[in-house]
Amino acid sequence: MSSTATLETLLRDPSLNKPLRDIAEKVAQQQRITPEEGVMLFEEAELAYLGILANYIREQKQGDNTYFNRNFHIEPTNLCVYTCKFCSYSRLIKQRHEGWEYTMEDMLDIVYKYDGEPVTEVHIVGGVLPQYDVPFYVELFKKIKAHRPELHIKALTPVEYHYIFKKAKLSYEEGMKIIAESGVDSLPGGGAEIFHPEIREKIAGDKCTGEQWLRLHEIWHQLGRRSNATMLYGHIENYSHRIHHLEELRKLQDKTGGFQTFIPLKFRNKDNEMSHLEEVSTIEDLRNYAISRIYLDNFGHIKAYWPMISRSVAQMALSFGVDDIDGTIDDTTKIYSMAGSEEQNPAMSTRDLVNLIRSVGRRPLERDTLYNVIQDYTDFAFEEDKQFRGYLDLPVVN
Ligand code: V47
Ligand code: SF4
Repeated sequence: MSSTATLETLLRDPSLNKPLRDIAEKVAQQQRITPEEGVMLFEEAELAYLGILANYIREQKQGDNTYFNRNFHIEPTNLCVYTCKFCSYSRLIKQRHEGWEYTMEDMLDIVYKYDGEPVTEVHIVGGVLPQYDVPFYVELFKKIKAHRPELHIKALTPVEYHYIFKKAKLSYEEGMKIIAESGVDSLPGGGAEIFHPEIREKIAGDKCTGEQWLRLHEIWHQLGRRSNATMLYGHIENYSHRIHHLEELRKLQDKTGGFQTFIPLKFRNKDNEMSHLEEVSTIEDLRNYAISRIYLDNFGHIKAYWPMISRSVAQMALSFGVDDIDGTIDDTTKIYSMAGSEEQNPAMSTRDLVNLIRSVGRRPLERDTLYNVIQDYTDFAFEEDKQFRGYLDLPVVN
């Protein structure tokens, strides 16, 4: 049954209560839901209902298209001047022996390692340390661009930018202009956590505020550039905090249109100061994807970050509003393996990613960072899959 027919069947169901029917009708008419309705979905709506609505929106926007890219990460350091309570990745400066601090040459060597490989994006994000300042990053970005101009640089979050601009006594506007000119193409979605100060102050009190995060993205968008957004969920926040976060993103997107994709990040509880909290269930993950898809009517894409939630949940998420599963990654990120995710060495070949998407009946599309399609893998036969070609190729002997 098509997603439209499924939604029509739901609307004919006499047992559906009025508030949930009103929301379903709004979705069928491409209307926006209110913050109150968003909270109600979190509090009351069942997974199956949410799946019908989110899948309808997904298919209206993207059909079966499911995007991935070929990327690698550079994580300059896992030391950090900040002390976010959920972070398993950073080590306090006094525990320096447990960490790494890459030099400019170390980072360029990672870039050179991919020479000749068909990667299209480098994602640079890590801890915040004083030696990684504006001159350092400007030189790094310029050197990467000089070496490989077509490689898209997706780098640093408002957490780093706020810190380095303050140190350099630059306004956000001046700083972002310098960064754009140095070769950064887009911003990743990190550092957003939960914008609401009630929660942010408890889990990430010393870094940039939610307002500062949003302002830096706004300035970036005004320079004609694109960025992503995330939300760290499933810890001490409540549903109103999640909706407040989504509402702030939706408002900014109305203003600038600069966000490409929204990436919900599930809190993982290994080795951090919030380890006593239980992680939320897979059902809650799927509900959260679906409500994000329903709420963010002005976002083109919702991404499930497979190294964090596992491959099978990423597959399921494709029926709950998700149309992007990030990239091949090639074992170059430690953020989630250190926080306790199933993927201890995240790497997937293009063939693995394509098969993961195909096996749930969706259309695998390799994209660049800006969602231009590089290759449609719907009918693509990988060399490894061509080994057995059936009997038709055998010479006929009679
Ligand atoms: O901001 C840190 C999160 C983020 C934990 O833009 C944790 O394409 C869960 O933003 N449990 C950084 N999450 C990663 C990020 C990202 C990842 C993939 C793609 C993109 C993109 C962006 O990681 C941080 C923080 O929210 N994080 N610790 C943890 N224990
Ligand atoms: Fe530092 Fe980022 Fe970890 Fe916070 S989440 S401690 S800013 S590395």
